[in-house]
Amino acid sequence: MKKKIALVTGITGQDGSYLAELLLKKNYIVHGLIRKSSSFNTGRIDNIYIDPHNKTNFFLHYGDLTDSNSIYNLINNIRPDEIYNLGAQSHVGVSFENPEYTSEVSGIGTLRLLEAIRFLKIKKIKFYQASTSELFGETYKKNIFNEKSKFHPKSPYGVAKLYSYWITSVYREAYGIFACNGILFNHESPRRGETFVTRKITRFLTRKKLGSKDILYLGNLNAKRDWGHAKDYVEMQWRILQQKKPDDFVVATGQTQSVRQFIDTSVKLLNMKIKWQGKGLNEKCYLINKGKKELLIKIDKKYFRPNEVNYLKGDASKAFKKLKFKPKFSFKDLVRDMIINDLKLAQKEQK
Ligand code: NAP
Ligand code: F7E
Repeated sequence: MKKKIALVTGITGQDGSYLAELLLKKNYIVHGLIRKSSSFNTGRIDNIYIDPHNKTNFFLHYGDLTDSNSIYNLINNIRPDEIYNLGAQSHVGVSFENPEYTSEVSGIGTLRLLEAIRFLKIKKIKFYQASTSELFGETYKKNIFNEKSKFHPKSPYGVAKLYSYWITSVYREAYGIFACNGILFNHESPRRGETFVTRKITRFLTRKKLGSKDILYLGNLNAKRDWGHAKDYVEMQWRILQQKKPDDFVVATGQTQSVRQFIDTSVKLLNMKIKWQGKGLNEKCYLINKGKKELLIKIDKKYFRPNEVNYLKGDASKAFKKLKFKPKFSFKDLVRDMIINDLKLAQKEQK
């Protein structure tokens, strides 16, 4: 049987690396778009690249979501069956500092891919757009968001992704392209970027466990997120494109935890004892060790966003039913996976 060909943008990112592994396991030929960087940016996919078994089914191509020609030529050359658009300036906080660039990459980048598909008239292509719970943004009476909920993004990132959501839907309706949105809530893993809050916490606490003297600076501890595991969620990205008809799906766990609860869970798993004291910007967290109190976490204004999404919880009933979505990782499993990985990293660093 002829192997399916997939193109993955954002292949060097958290999701891209897990998705590439999954597709290779499913016998796909995988092409990834990577950007030129002054230092190595392939750390998450090096294991795939150096594996001799992948020599004839894994290929990387330089390009950029801001460069229409590179995208057009790549799609024309490889003529993929499936395109997963995971590439993005994906940091919400950074999007307030680089709103125009974020819009170019995370918004117009999607249009560039869809336009290439339209011009090239490659009918077989199925297109996946990495949409996000940041589309919902505003909280209406702490409700739980599904595919029918109202959108109200609260950051330049959210707005860029809203554009991508709608342009994907418009190209599906107008040109009959098999184009789908996966509206994914937060998902983390040992491969999560270290500037996202979960990984920032697990990296810090595991180093602390091994005796580091550092202090962690965080922003809003009360924000709540519906956190799942990236491994579970990339499986859903693939399943979304295996449906008979193109459609949009919310993928979430239906549980929500605060940043503070993420810290508490991590601390427990590490058998550490902490104490919170003070309020607001003056709140501090102390490590209690052999009766002694050591400063662990402080609040820094710079990590607050000009506009915050305070509460996110998703209703993935449609995905449960149609995609047979059944997350393997609970919240505690996720935190444990990250802690175990980061403890090993911290031990390596010590050596
Ligand atoms: P990530 O780790 O930040 O990865 C982003 C990827 O996009 C990286 O490979 C990055 O390349 C690439 N990229 C950035 N700018 C680019 C450009 N101008 N041209 C081409 N590629 C570019 O993100 P992730 O967590 O894997 O998320 C994957 C996708 O899902 C993103 O679109 C994100 O917005 C969306 N999403 C994520 C979550 C989540 O909780 N993780 C939830 C909902 C939606 P470098 O490695 O060179 O930086
Ligand atoms: O923040 C708060 C922060 O940056 C989570 C992206 O993958 O998921 C991600 O966006 C919460 C926010 O993720 C710090 O204010 C406190 O309320 O880990 P985060 P995010 O903004 O939810 C969505 C679904 C995406 O689509 C995005 O691409 O934690 N917070 N203190 C902090 N956040 C960070 N980064 N750093 C802190 O020090």
